[in-house]
Amino acid sequence: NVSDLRSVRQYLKANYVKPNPAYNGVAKGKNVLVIHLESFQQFLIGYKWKGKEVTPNLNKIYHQKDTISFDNFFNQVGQGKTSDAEMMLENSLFGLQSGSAMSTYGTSNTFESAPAILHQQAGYTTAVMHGGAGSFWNRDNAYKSFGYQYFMPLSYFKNKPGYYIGYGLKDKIFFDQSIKYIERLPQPFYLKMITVTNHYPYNLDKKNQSIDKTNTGDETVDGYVQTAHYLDQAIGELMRWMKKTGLDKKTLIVFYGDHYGISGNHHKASAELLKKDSFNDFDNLQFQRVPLMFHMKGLKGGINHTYGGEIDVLPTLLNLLGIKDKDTIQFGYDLLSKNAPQIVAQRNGDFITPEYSKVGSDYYDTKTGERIKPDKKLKAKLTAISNKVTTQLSLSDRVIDGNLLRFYRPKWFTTVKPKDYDYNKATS
Ligand code: GP9
Ligand code: MN
Repeated sequence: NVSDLRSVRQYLKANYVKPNPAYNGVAKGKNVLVIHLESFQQFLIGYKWKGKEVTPNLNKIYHQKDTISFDNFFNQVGQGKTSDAEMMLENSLFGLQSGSAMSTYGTSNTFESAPAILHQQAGYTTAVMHGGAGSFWNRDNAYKSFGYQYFMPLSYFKNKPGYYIGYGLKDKIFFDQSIKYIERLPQPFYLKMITVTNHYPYNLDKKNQSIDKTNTGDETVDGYVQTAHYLDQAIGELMRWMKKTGLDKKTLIVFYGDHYGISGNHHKASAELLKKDSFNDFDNLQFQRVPLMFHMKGLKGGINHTYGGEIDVLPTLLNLLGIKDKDTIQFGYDLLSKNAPQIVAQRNGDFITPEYSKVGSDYYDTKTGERIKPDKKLKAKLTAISNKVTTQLSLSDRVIDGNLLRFYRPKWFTTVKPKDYDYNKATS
Protein backbone atom coordinates (compact mmCIF):
# COMPACT_ATOMS: atom_id res chain seq x y z
CA ASN A 1 0.00 0.00 0.00
CA VAL A 2 0.90 3.66 -0.02
CA SER A 3 2.70 3.55 3.32
CA ASP A 4 4.98 0.79 1.97
CA LEU A 5 5.86 3.12 -0.83
CA ARG A 6 6.71 5.77 1.72
CA SER A 7 9.21 3.46 3.48
CA VAL A 8 10.80 2.57 0.15
CA ARG A 9 11.21 6.22 -0.78
CA GLN A 10 12.60 7.05 2.63
CA TYR A 11 15.16 4.28 2.33
CA LEU A 12 16.21 5.37 -1.16
CA LYS A 13 16.49 8.98 -0.05
CA ALA A 14 18.60 8.09 2.97
CA ASN A 15 20.89 5.93 0.83
CA TYR A 16 21.13 8.19 -2.20
CA VAL A 17 24.51 8.48 -3.90
CA LYS A 18 25.05 11.21 -6.44
CA PRO A 19 26.10 9.94 -9.90
CA ASN A 20 29.52 10.99 -11.15
CA PRO A 21 29.12 14.47 -12.72
CA ALA A 22 32.23 13.95 -14.89
CA TYR A 23 30.34 11.29 -16.85
CA ASN A 24 26.99 13.01 -16.88
CA GLY A 25 25.69 13.23 -20.44
CA VAL A 26 28.89 12.08 -22.18
CA ALA A 27 26.71 9.84 -24.37
CA LYS A 28 23.84 12.27 -24.70
CA GLY A 29 21.63 11.63 -27.71
CA LYS A 30 23.51 8.49 -28.80
CA ASN A 31 21.76 5.32 -29.81
CA VAL A 32 21.96 2.67 -27.14
CA LEU A 33 22.53 -0.92 -28.17
CA VAL A 34 22.38 -3.36 -25.29
CA ILE A 35 23.85 -6.73 -26.15
CA HIS A 36 22.79 -9.52 -23.85
CA LEU A 37 25.59 -12.07 -23.76
CA GLU A 38 23.87 -15.30 -22.81
CA SER A 39 25.45 -17.22 -19.90
CA PHE A 40 28.69 -15.34 -20.42
CA GLN A 41 31.10 -15.27 -17.48
CA GLN A 42 33.87 -12.79 -16.96
CA PHE A 43 36.56 -15.47 -16.83
CA LEU A 44 36.12 -15.98 -20.58
CA ILE A 45 37.62 -12.54 -21.17
CA GLY A 46 41.26 -13.20 -21.98
CA TYR A 47 40.78 -16.95 -21.55
CA LYS A 48 42.79 -19.15 -23.87
CA TRP A 49 42.20 -22.74 -24.81
CA LYS A 50 44.95 -24.66 -26.62
CA GLY A 51 46.75 -21.36 -27.17
CA LYS A 52 43.75 -19.77 -28.85
CA GLU A 53 41.70 -16.89 -27.47
CA VAL A 54 38.15 -18.04 -26.89
CA THR A 55 36.62 -14.57 -27.28
CA PRO A 56 39.06 -12.43 -29.32
CA ASN A 57 36.48 -9.85 -30.39
CA LEU A 58 35.15 -9.18 -26.90
CA ASN A 59 38.72 -9.21 -25.55
CA LYS A 60 39.61 -6.47 -27.97
CA ILE A 61 36.58 -4.38 -27.01
CA TYR A 62 37.33 -4.98 -23.33
CA HIS A 63 40.78 -3.41 -23.69
CA GLN A 64 39.94 -0.60 -26.10
CA LYS A 65 40.57 2.88 -24.77
CA ASP A 66 37.02 3.93 -25.56
CA THR A 67 35.46 1.15 -23.50
CA ILE A 68 34.63 1.39 -19.82
CA SER A 69 35.07 -2.21 -18.69
CA PHE A 70 34.33 -3.61 -15.26
CA ASP A 71 36.22 -6.51 -13.75
CA ASN A 72 34.30 -6.75 -10.47
CA PHE A 73 30.81 -6.80 -11.87
CA PHE A 74 28.51 -9.61 -10.71
CA ASN A 75 25.32 -11.17 -11.88
CA GLN A 76 22.60 -11.04 -9.22
CA VAL A 77 19.96 -13.32 -10.69
CA GLY A 78 17.82 -15.86 -8.88
CA GLN A 79 15.56 -18.54 -10.31
CA GLY A 80 14.36 -16.13 -13.00
CA LYS A 81 17.80 -16.29 -14.66
CA THR A 82 17.69 -14.28 -17.93
CA SER A 83 14.44 -12.62 -16.91
CA ASP A 84 15.90 -11.49 -13.58
CA ALA A 85 18.83 -9.96 -15.40
CA GLU A 86 16.42 -8.14 -17.69
CA MET A 87 14.29 -7.01 -14.74
CA MET A 88 17.37 -5.49 -13.09
CA LEU A 89 18.72 -3.84 -16.20
CA GLU A 90 15.40 -2.34 -17.28
CA ASN A 91 14.17 -1.29 -13.85
CA SER A 92 16.94 -1.43 -11.27
CA LEU A 93 14.64 -3.72 -9.30
CA PHE A 94 15.70 -7.17 -8.15
CA GLY A 95 14.15 -10.42 -9.31
CA LEU A 96 12.19 -12.28 -6.68
CA GLN A 97 13.21 -14.78 -4.04
CA SER A 98 11.55 -17.50 -6.05
CA GLY A 99 10.21 -17.71 -9.56
CA SER A 100 10.51 -15.02 -12.20
CA ALA A 101 9.24 -11.49 -11.54
CA MET A 102 8.78 -10.97 -15.25
CA SER A 103 6.58 -14.06 -15.51
CA THR A 104 4.58 -13.46 -12.36
CA TYR A 105 4.20 -9.68 -12.39
CA GLY A 106 5.26 -8.63 -15.88
CA THR A 107 1.70 -8.50 -17.20
CA SER A 108 -0.11 -6.84 -14.31
CA ASN A 109 2.37 -4.49 -12.64
CA THR A 110 3.14 -0.87 -13.31
CA PHE A 111 6.80 -0.10 -14.05
CA GLU A 112 9.02 2.87 -14.68
CA SER A 113 11.44 1.16 -17.01
CA ALA A 114 14.36 2.20 -19.15
CA PRO A 115 12.49 2.19 -22.48
CA ALA A 116 9.69 4.37 -21.13
CA ILE A 117 12.11 6.77 -19.45
CA LEU A 118 14.26 7.09 -22.56
CA HIS A 119 11.27 7.50 -24.84
CA GLN A 120 9.57 10.10 -22.70
CA GLN A 121 12.65 12.06 -21.68
CA ALA A 122 14.66 11.97 -24.88
CA GLY A 123 12.50 10.68 -27.73
CA TYR A 124 14.16 7.31 -28.08
CA THR A 125 12.65 4.57 -30.26
CA THR A 126 12.66 1.42 -28.15
CA ALA A 127 12.91 -2.18 -29.30
CA VAL A 128 13.97 -5.70 -28.35
CA MET A 129 15.13 -8.34 -30.81
CA HIS A 130 15.47 -11.99 -29.89
CA GLY A 131 15.63 -15.11 -32.03
CA GLY A 132 13.54 -17.13 -29.57
CA ALA A 133 9.84 -17.57 -28.82
CA GLY A 134 8.15 -14.31 -27.83
CA SER A 135 6.31 -15.85 -24.92
CA PHE A 136 9.43 -17.14 -23.15
CA TRP A 137 9.71 -15.51 -19.70
CA ASN A 138 6.47 -13.70 -20.53
CA ARG A 139 8.45 -11.22 -22.59
CA ASP A 140 5.55 -10.49 -24.93
CA ASN A 141 3.58 -9.05 -22.00
CA ALA A 142 6.32 -7.74 -19.73
CA TYR A 143 7.87 -5.64 -22.50
CA LYS A 144 4.54 -3.87 -22.97
CA SER A 145 4.49 -3.04 -19.26
CA PHE A 146 8.07 -1.77 -19.61
CA GLY A 147 6.94 0.45 -22.48
CA TYR A 148 8.86 -1.15 -25.32
CA GLN A 149 7.40 0.04 -28.61
CA TYR A 150 8.68 -2.90 -30.63
CA PHE A 151 9.47 -6.52 -29.87
CA MET A 152 10.79 -8.74 -32.62
CA PRO A 153 10.96 -12.34 -31.44
CA LEU A 154 11.37 -15.46 -33.57
CA SER A 155 8.19 -14.82 -35.59
CA TYR A 156 9.96 -11.86 -37.25
CA PHE A 157 12.80 -14.00 -38.55
CA LYS A 158 13.27 -16.62 -41.22
CA ASN A 159 13.72 -19.99 -39.58
CA LYS A 160 15.03 -22.76 -41.82
CA PRO A 161 16.38 -26.18 -40.89
CA GLY A 162 19.78 -25.67 -39.32
CA TYR A 163 19.09 -22.07 -38.27
CA TYR A 164 17.83 -22.91 -34.80
CA ILE A 165 19.53 -24.53 -31.83
CA GLY A 166 18.27 -24.94 -28.27
CA TYR A 167 16.20 -21.84 -27.46
CA GLY A 168 16.49 -19.87 -30.64
CA LEU A 169 18.18 -18.87 -33.86
CA LYS A 170 21.93 -19.17 -33.88
CA ASP A 171 23.45 -15.82 -32.98
CA LYS A 172 25.09 -15.14 -36.35
CA ILE A 173 21.84 -15.81 -38.18
CA PHE A 174 19.93 -13.73 -35.66
CA PHE A 175 22.26 -10.72 -35.98
CA ASP A 176 22.40 -11.01 -39.73
CA GLN A 177 18.62 -11.01 -40.07
CA SER A 178 18.25 -8.23 -37.48
CA ILE A 179 20.12 -5.75 -39.65
CA LYS A 180 17.15 -4.93 -41.85
CA TYR A 181 15.13 -4.08 -38.74
CA ILE A 182 17.88 -2.02 -37.14
CA GLU A 183 18.19 -0.02 -40.34
CA ARG A 184 14.52 0.94 -40.09
CA LEU A 185 14.59 2.05 -36.45
CA PRO A 186 14.24 5.82 -36.12
CA GLN A 187 17.23 7.20 -34.20
CA PRO A 188 18.10 7.65 -31.48
CA PHE A 189 17.13 4.12 -30.56
CA TYR A 190 17.35 2.04 -27.42
CA LEU A 191 17.68 -1.50 -28.70
CA LYS A 192 18.28 -4.68 -26.77
CA MET A 193 19.47 -7.77 -28.63
CA ILE A 194 19.24 -11.04 -26.72
CA THR A 195 21.63 -13.74 -27.88
CA VAL A 196 20.98 -17.36 -27.04
CA THR A 197 23.43 -19.82 -28.62
CA ASN A 198 25.76 -19.77 -25.62
CA HIS A 199 23.10 -21.43 -23.49
CA TYR A 200 23.28 -24.72 -21.65
CA PRO A 201 23.82 -27.46 -22.92
CA TYR A 202 26.28 -25.62 -25.25
CA ASN A 203 25.51 -27.59 -28.36
CA LEU A 204 26.72 -26.37 -31.69
CA ASP A 205 26.55 -27.87 -35.16
CA LYS A 206 29.86 -29.19 -36.53
CA LYS A 207 30.10 -26.53 -39.20
CA ASN A 208 30.21 -23.75 -36.64
CA GLN A 209 32.68 -25.36 -34.26
CA SER A 210 35.94 -23.50 -34.69
CA ILE A 211 37.61 -24.14 -31.37
CA ASP A 212 38.01 -27.46 -29.58
CA LYS A 213 35.92 -28.38 -26.58
CA THR A 214 37.77 -28.35 -23.28
CA ASN A 215 38.72 -31.71 -21.83
CA THR A 216 37.63 -31.68 -18.19
CA GLY A 217 35.51 -34.73 -18.97
CA ASP A 218 32.45 -32.94 -17.60
CA GLU A 219 30.04 -33.10 -20.53
CA THR A 220 27.97 -30.11 -19.51
CA VAL A 221 31.04 -27.90 -19.18
CA ASP A 222 33.23 -28.81 -22.11
CA GLY A 223 31.12 -27.30 -24.88
CA TYR A 224 31.02 -23.92 -23.13
CA VAL A 225 34.12 -22.44 -24.78
CA GLN A 226 32.83 -23.58 -28.16
CA THR A 227 29.50 -21.76 -28.01
CA ALA A 228 31.17 -18.76 -26.33
CA HIS A 229 33.62 -18.64 -29.24
CA TYR A 230 30.73 -18.74 -31.68
CA LEU A 231 28.93 -15.93 -29.83
CA ASP A 232 32.12 -13.89 -29.93
CA GLN A 233 32.42 -14.36 -33.69
CA ALA A 234 28.80 -13.25 -34.07
CA ILE A 235 29.66 -10.09 -32.10
CA GLY A 236 32.64 -9.56 -34.38
CA GLU A 237 30.38 -9.69 -37.43
CA LEU A 238 27.88 -7.26 -35.92
CA MET A 239 30.68 -4.84 -34.99
CA ARG A 240 32.06 -4.95 -38.53
CA TRP A 241 28.63 -4.11 -39.90
CA MET A 242 28.24 -1.23 -37.44
CA LYS A 243 31.60 0.14 -38.48
CA LYS A 244 30.82 -0.20 -42.17
CA THR A 245 27.60 1.75 -41.81
CA GLY A 246 29.06 4.35 -39.46
CA LEU A 247 26.52 3.40 -36.82
CA ASP A 248 29.39 2.74 -34.41
CA LYS A 249 30.04 6.49 -34.23
CA LYS A 250 26.51 7.23 -33.12
CA THR A 251 25.98 4.41 -30.67
CA LEU A 252 26.79 3.54 -27.10
CA ILE A 253 27.05 -0.23 -26.94
CA VAL A 254 26.43 -1.92 -23.61
CA PHE A 255 27.61 -5.51 -23.27
CA TYR A 256 26.62 -7.60 -20.30
CA GLY A 257 26.61 -11.25 -19.27
CA ASP A 258 23.32 -12.29 -17.71
CA HIS A 259 24.45 -15.11 -15.37
CA TYR A 260 26.80 -18.03 -15.01
CA GLY A 261 27.19 -20.64 -17.68
CA ILE A 262 28.82 -23.14 -15.39
CA SER A 263 26.73 -23.77 -12.33
CA GLY A 264 27.86 -24.51 -8.79
CA ASN A 265 27.46 -28.22 -9.45
CA HIS A 266 30.71 -28.40 -11.40
CA HIS A 267 33.42 -27.50 -8.92
CA LYS A 268 35.93 -30.01 -10.21
CA ALA A 269 35.60 -28.98 -13.85
CA SER A 270 35.63 -25.30 -12.84
CA ALA A 271 38.90 -25.81 -10.96
CA GLU A 272 40.37 -27.41 -14.05
CA LEU A 273 39.26 -24.61 -16.35
CA LEU A 274 40.76 -22.03 -14.01
CA LYS A 275 43.88 -24.15 -13.41
CA LYS A 276 43.29 -24.09 -9.68
CA ASP A 277 43.96 -26.91 -7.22
CA SER A 278 40.55 -26.58 -5.69
CA PHE A 279 37.28 -24.73 -6.11
CA ASN A 280 35.06 -24.05 -3.11
CA ASP A 281 31.90 -22.07 -2.38
CA PHE A 282 33.91 -18.87 -2.12
CA ASP A 283 35.40 -19.49 -5.56
CA ASN A 284 31.95 -20.16 -6.88
CA LEU A 285 30.73 -16.81 -5.57
CA GLN A 286 33.66 -15.05 -7.28
CA PHE A 287 32.77 -17.05 -10.39
CA GLN A 288 29.53 -15.02 -10.60
CA ARG A 289 31.46 -12.19 -12.24
CA VAL A 290 30.10 -11.35 -15.68
CA PRO A 291 31.15 -8.70 -18.18
CA LEU A 292 29.86 -5.16 -18.20
CA MET A 293 31.26 -2.87 -20.87
CA PHE A 294 30.20 0.51 -22.19
CA HIS A 295 31.73 1.05 -25.60
CA MET A 296 31.48 4.27 -27.58
CA LYS A 297 33.71 6.28 -29.90
CA GLY A 298 35.32 9.01 -27.83
CA LEU A 299 34.36 7.59 -24.47
CA LYS A 300 37.07 7.92 -21.84
CA GLY A 301 37.46 4.26 -21.01
CA GLY A 302 39.64 1.94 -19.00
CA ILE A 303 39.23 -1.00 -16.70
CA ASN A 304 37.21 0.00 -13.69
CA HIS A 305 37.57 -2.08 -10.51
CA THR A 306 34.42 -0.89 -8.74
CA TYR A 307 32.33 -3.71 -7.26
CA GLY A 308 28.79 -3.72 -8.55
CA GLY A 309 26.08 -5.77 -10.14
CA GLU A 310 23.22 -5.84 -12.57
CA ILE A 311 21.04 -3.69 -10.34
CA ASP A 312 23.50 -0.82 -10.99
CA VAL A 313 23.44 -0.77 -14.78
CA LEU A 314 20.41 1.48 -15.26
CA PRO A 315 21.59 4.31 -12.97
CA THR A 316 25.02 4.15 -14.62
CA LEU A 317 23.53 4.22 -18.11
CA LEU A 318 21.10 7.06 -17.39
CA ASN A 319 23.94 9.19 -16.08
CA LEU A 320 26.04 8.53 -19.20
CA LEU A 321 23.06 9.56 -21.32
CA GLY A 322 22.44 12.62 -19.19
CA ILE A 323 18.83 11.64 -18.66
CA LYS A 324 17.08 13.03 -15.66
CA ASP A 325 15.24 10.42 -13.67
CA LYS A 326 14.76 12.31 -10.43
CA ASP A 327 13.01 10.36 -7.71
CA THR A 328 12.67 7.10 -9.61
CA ILE A 329 12.47 3.96 -7.49
CA GLN A 330 15.78 2.34 -8.38
CA PHE A 331 17.89 0.23 -6.07
CA GLY A 332 21.22 0.50 -7.88
CA TYR A 333 23.96 3.11 -7.98
CA ASP A 334 26.02 4.78 -10.67
CA LEU A 335 29.07 2.51 -10.87
CA LEU A 336 31.21 5.40 -12.00
CA SER A 337 30.47 7.35 -8.86
CA LYS A 338 33.43 7.55 -6.51
CA ASN A 339 31.01 6.86 -3.67
CA ALA A 340 29.33 3.76 -5.02
CA PRO A 341 28.62 1.61 -1.94
CA GLN A 342 30.20 -1.52 -3.48
CA ILE A 343 28.04 -3.99 -1.62
CA VAL A 344 26.94 -6.55 -4.17
CA ALA A 345 23.88 -8.48 -3.09
CA GLN A 346 23.16 -11.97 -4.27
CA ARG A 347 19.54 -12.96 -4.43
CA ASN A 348 19.98 -15.46 -1.58
CA GLY A 349 21.42 -12.84 0.78
CA ASP A 350 25.08 -13.66 0.13
CA PHE A 351 27.21 -10.65 -0.77
CA ILE A 352 30.54 -9.48 -2.10
CA THR A 353 32.36 -6.28 -1.15
CA PRO A 354 35.95 -5.38 -2.02
CA GLU A 355 36.90 -6.62 1.47
CA TYR A 356 34.43 -9.33 2.48
CA SER A 357 32.40 -12.07 0.89
CA LYS A 358 29.52 -13.92 2.51
CA VAL A 359 28.49 -17.40 1.46
CA GLY A 360 25.74 -18.94 3.54
CA SER A 361 26.81 -18.37 7.14
CA ASP A 362 30.53 -18.14 6.24
CA TYR A 363 32.59 -15.03 5.69
CA TYR A 364 35.72 -14.75 3.56
CA ASP A 365 38.37 -12.18 2.81
CA THR A 366 37.54 -11.19 -0.77
CA LYS A 367 41.19 -10.53 -1.66
CA THR A 368 42.75 -13.71 -0.27
CA GLY A 369 39.79 -16.08 -0.22
CA GLU A 370 40.64 -17.01 3.35
CA ARG A 371 37.81 -17.91 5.64
CA ILE A 372 37.35 -15.28 8.37
CA LYS A 373 36.61 -16.04 12.00
CA PRO A 374 35.35 -12.58 12.91
CA ASP A 375 35.92 -11.11 16.36
CA LYS A 376 33.09 -9.24 18.01
CA LYS A 377 33.81 -5.95 16.33
CA LEU A 378 34.14 -7.39 12.85
CA LYS A 379 31.11 -9.55 13.41
CA ALA A 380 29.07 -6.40 14.06
CA LYS A 381 30.38 -4.83 10.88
CA LEU A 382 29.59 -7.90 8.80
CA THR A 383 26.13 -8.19 10.28
CA ALA A 384 25.49 -4.56 9.40
CA ILE A 385 26.44 -5.21 5.76
CA SER A 386 24.31 -8.32 5.74
CA ASN A 387 21.34 -6.36 7.07
CA LYS A 388 21.78 -3.75 4.36
CA VAL A 389 21.64 -6.47 1.75
CA THR A 390 18.49 -8.02 3.19
CA THR A 391 16.81 -4.64 3.55
CA GLN A 392 17.57 -3.72 -0.03
CA LEU A 393 16.25 -7.03 -1.32
CA SER A 394 13.10 -7.02 0.75
CA LEU A 395 12.23 -3.41 -0.12
CA SER A 396 12.65 -4.22 -3.80
CA ASP A 397 10.43 -7.27 -3.30
CA ARG A 398 7.82 -5.07 -1.71
CA VAL A 399 7.81 -2.78 -4.73
CA ILE A 400 7.12 -5.72 -7.02
CA ASP A 401 4.86 -7.87 -4.79
CA GLY A 402 2.79 -4.84 -3.81
CA ASN A 403 2.80 -3.31 -7.31
CA LEU A 404 3.84 -0.11 -5.55
CA LEU A 405 4.75 1.82 -8.67
CA ARG A 406 1.07 2.11 -9.49
CA PHE A 407 0.86 4.64 -6.65
CA TYR A 408 3.92 6.51 -7.75
CA ARG A 409 3.90 9.27 -10.34
CA PRO A 410 6.98 11.41 -10.68
CA LYS A 411 5.83 14.66 -12.30
CA TRP A 412 7.78 14.07 -15.48
CA PHE A 413 6.61 10.50 -16.05
CA THR A 414 3.49 9.31 -17.86
CA THR A 415 2.23 5.90 -16.76
CA VAL A 416 2.79 3.23 -19.38
CA LYS A 417 -0.34 1.63 -20.83
CA PRO A 418 0.45 -1.89 -22.06
CA LYS A 419 -2.52 -1.89 -24.39
CA ASP A 420 -0.88 0.88 -26.40
CA TYR A 421 1.50 -1.74 -27.77
CA ASP A 422 0.98 -4.52 -30.25
CA TYR A 423 3.86 -6.79 -31.19
CA ASN A 424 2.10 -8.85 -33.80
CA LYS A 425 4.06 -8.93 -36.99
CA ALA A 426 2.84 -6.16 -39.22
CA THR A 427 1.95 -7.42 -42.68
CA SER A 428 3.67 -5.27 -45.21
C1 GP9 B 1 15.39 -17.86 -23.93
C2 GP9 B 1 16.43 -17.34 -23.06
C3 GP9 B 1 16.92 -18.26 -22.00
O1 GP9 B 1 14.57 -16.96 -24.59
O2 GP9 B 1 16.53 -16.01 -22.91
O3 GP9 B 1 16.73 -17.89 -20.69
P1 GP9 B 1 17.49 -18.58 -19.47
O4 GP9 B 1 17.22 -20.06 -19.55
O5 GP9 B 1 18.96 -18.28 -19.63
O6 GP9 B 1 16.92 -17.94 -18.27
MN1 MN C 1 20.16 -16.57 -19.62
